[in-house]
Amino acid sequence: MKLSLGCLSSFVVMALLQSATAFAAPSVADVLDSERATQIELGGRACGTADAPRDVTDAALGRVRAQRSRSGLTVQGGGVIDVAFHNITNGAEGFVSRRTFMDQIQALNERYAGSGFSFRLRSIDRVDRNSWFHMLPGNGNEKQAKMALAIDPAHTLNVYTCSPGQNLLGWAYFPFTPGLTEDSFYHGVVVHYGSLPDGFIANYNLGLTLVHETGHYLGLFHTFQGGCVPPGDYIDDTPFEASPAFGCPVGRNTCPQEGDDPIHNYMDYTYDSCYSEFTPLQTDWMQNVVAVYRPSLLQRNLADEEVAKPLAQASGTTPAAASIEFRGAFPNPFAREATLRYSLPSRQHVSLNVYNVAGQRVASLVDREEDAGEHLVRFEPRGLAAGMYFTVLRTPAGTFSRSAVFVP
Ligand SMILES: [Ca+2]
Ligand SMILES: [Ca+2]
Ligand SMILES: [Zn+2]
Repeated sequence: MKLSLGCLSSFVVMALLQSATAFAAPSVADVLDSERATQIELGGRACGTADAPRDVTDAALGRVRAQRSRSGLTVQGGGVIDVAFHNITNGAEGFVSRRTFMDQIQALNERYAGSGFSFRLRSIDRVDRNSWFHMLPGNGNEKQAKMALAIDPAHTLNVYTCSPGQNLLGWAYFPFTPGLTEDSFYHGVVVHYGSLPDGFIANYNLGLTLVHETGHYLGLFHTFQGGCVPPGDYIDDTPFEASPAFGCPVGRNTCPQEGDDPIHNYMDYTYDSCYSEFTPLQTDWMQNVVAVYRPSLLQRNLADEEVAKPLAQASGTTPAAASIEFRGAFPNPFAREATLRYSLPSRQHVSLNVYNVAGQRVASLVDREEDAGEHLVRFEPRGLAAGMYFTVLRTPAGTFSRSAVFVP
């Protein structure tokens, strides 16, 4: 089933998206037409990432240039980015399987190959909350959801899947957004769950919305920013472009400067199937912006690993470990008490302890056989000093560690 939504108001589009499951009983012709009978088609890609004001982008450019002159040519770089998925659902709507999240990680790695950046799954958690499911950029639901769900934003790319409405496929915040330090819970990416690999939104379901939004997260602008007027998108090897390109209009040329429009660039608005590139100078910009504005992102959480290592069992990670999800503390940082959440695939012996940065155990919360399923444990840091702690979950399948910051 294909619906052309281009001439409808965003309100109607939102209603259609919300009731997309109502299209699950297609006509015979639809079934014959395609296996993807329940797909719907948007009027065009819509990204909620706002253009940064000129003074903000100029300041970012200045700092990147200063960094570059200090360090010689360019920052050598890239590294591994840990990804925490937060699957927000509305009842049965919006559920994303572990398999799909793994496919999404693979799509990121394929499309960022050569950029210096790679991605690995850190965690998946799920929460059923109607109001968060329909969050929009800058509204209270976004704030509440991110405050509750964000995991260690300075070291982690937090990705929220939901159904944002207003025709939006996703959004992110630039690393140099005024007022947002690298550990702000606002950072991360929100994407429509239907845009993930094999999702239901036709032409936008190869997982490349997350590739686009992660570009913003790493500092890239839309290729059409500034239109034909220099500095445009601040990237010298992407041709100027007067406006977003939709579909895949080969040969489009909207600015007098040299070159056809960069319709295959991940930072344009074209179909997923039309996307194929970041340019060398986009890669260079991302690496430099990360070095200046997200200095912690690529340092693996060394402290976490230091603590976890002596505790880990010689057997290392087993297949069973892959289905254990340990979310660590919520909220984080926390003031009076934190809730530690984990899920088990089967009944097993579990211990949950808290360590200080010196590796001394300061609390023993769980040490018993526990059933499969979700477990919530309260942690009250009585008599402890402010600072960083490590919550460590040990199971027969492996040891899992998460940092938690106590700010009384
Ligand atoms: Ca350009
Ligand atoms: Ca041109
Ligand atoms: Zn965008």
